[in-house]
Amino acid sequence: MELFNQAGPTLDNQYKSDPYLPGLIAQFFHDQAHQEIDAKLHHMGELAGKELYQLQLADRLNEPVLTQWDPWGKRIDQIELTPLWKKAEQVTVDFGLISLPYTKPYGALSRLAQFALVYLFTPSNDIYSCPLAMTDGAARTLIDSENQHLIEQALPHLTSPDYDQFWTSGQWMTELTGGSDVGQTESIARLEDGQWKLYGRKWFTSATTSQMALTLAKPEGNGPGGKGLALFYLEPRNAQGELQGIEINRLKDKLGTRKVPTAELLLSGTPATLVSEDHNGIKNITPMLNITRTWNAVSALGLMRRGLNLAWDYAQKRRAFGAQLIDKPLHRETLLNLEAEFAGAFYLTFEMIHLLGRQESGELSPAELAFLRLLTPIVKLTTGKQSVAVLSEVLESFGGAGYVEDTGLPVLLRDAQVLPIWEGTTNVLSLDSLRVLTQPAQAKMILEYINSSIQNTEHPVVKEAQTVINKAFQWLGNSPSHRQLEMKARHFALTLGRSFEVLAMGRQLHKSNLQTSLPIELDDLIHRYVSWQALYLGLE
Ligand code: MFK
Repeated sequence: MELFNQAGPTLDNQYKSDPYLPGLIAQFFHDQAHQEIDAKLHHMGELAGKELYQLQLADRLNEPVLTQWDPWGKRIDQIELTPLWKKAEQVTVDFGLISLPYTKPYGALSRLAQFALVYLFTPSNDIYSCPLAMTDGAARTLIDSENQHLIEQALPHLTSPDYDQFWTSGQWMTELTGGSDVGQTESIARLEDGQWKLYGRKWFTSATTSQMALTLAKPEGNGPGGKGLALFYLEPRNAQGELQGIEINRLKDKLGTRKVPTAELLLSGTPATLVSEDHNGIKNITPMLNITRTWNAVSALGLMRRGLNLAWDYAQKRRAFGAQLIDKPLHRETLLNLEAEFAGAFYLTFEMIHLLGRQESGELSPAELAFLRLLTPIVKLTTGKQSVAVLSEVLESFGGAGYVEDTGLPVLLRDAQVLPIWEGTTNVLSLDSLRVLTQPAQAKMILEYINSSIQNTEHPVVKEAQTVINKAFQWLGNSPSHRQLEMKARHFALTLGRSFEVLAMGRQLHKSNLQTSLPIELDDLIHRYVSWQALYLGLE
């Protein structure tokens, strides 16, 4: 008797088969620039769907290994990375993934080019995007600090086109006292013979193998809270490759992101350099936070897209109850609803990226600047939640196979689960969005900007989203008590996030840039988006 074997899902070129990205790229890039970036995206799409994806499946069981001692008793704390991560570093340098927004070959559009590549790359690199996010954030922070010495020392490495010269950066913030309330940081900085030395325990350092890190510590004698901290630059290893006053206590045993060598560190006299002031550390590290939050949103997109691509492919291969799954109305309906969530996340995230690129080129008006400041936490928190919800459904769409490790599917959900947690949880970012809107004049300017960006729409759902945004701002303007504000902050932020996603889809309506591979029009996706979950989450 011949037994049945199911064909598993496969991936095509991830750029060519993407329903949204080629159209978006064609809107912004023209002529020579379009040809160039289109070719790069094709190349990345091919790698992501073929070679890297195969390597990723083969690398599935490998994890970073920490060796604390050499055979003769010397403390070495070496971390060996996995093969996929080594390949991912090479791809990063080859494509200039970090240098793009700093060398700006496409002017203000360079961020779009960068994040289009990152979006394709991320789901095939087992969260190598984590050190890349911090590297990008560190480059931005050093430039903003105007510390010429550190800029000259580190930036050429962070943006290097040469594999041997390329550095990644860590961002060592979290301590036992506070992953969110970073102002509670216990680490101290002492000036010893003219050299700052750091003492303390860093509890969740994600890129311990990086050649540099930015971190926070309190110079002795400073006052409490974030203002009392200072931002420091350090290089973990000396010229001989030995750790400088750092011990790696252990690697974290995490639900997901298992390829990321997240470590607990003990700092005992680590030499460090002040990045700028000897106080205001939290404020001075915020450029890094806003960049890594953008990477977080793009990673959410990348993981959702990967899950959906596999689910659509599988639906064409799997038969049940006498038909292909794709022809089963309920299965198809489910995937289309997930696709609607994705479309909203995709267009809003790339709107934010477009603004970021223009900000870095000095092109934004005060209203656009303020809007971008609000949009960054809103997009991070909204897409983080969406990625977990969408990937949970994606696994379910495979039935039992989605729950089996060697299909490579469960890791998508486990990795997505970190996205609402690190770089600011949903609640912390909801409160951050309120931080932006506490000044009535700023809130008014942002609302006017939003309303002016959606004039002349007749689309009922887009109009509904506009009404919802105005209602949410009205609630804010009615001066709710401090307790009410905090209690409702998440509803407020998600109401904005989901409504902004509708507006972003609405702005694409007349550009008709969906590829035909998706069996639906954008207009239908917008209607589906609001039938999946209400826009207004209730604030009163
Ligand atoms: C694959 C993708 C991606 C990512 C991978 C990365 C992996 C790395 C793993 C990690 O490192 S996770 C750790 C990340 N940690 C966080 O994101 C911290 C989360 N907590 C917060 O964001 C809190 O809101 C915060 C620590 C900022 C609260 O600190 P404070 O000192 O209590 O806040 P305060 O006093 O309100 O703000 C200090 C100043 O910073 C204020 O300016 P002023 O002094 O002028 O008034 C704020 O306006 C400003 N500020 C705060 N957040 C800002 C900001 N400015 C710009 N942008 C922001 N986001």
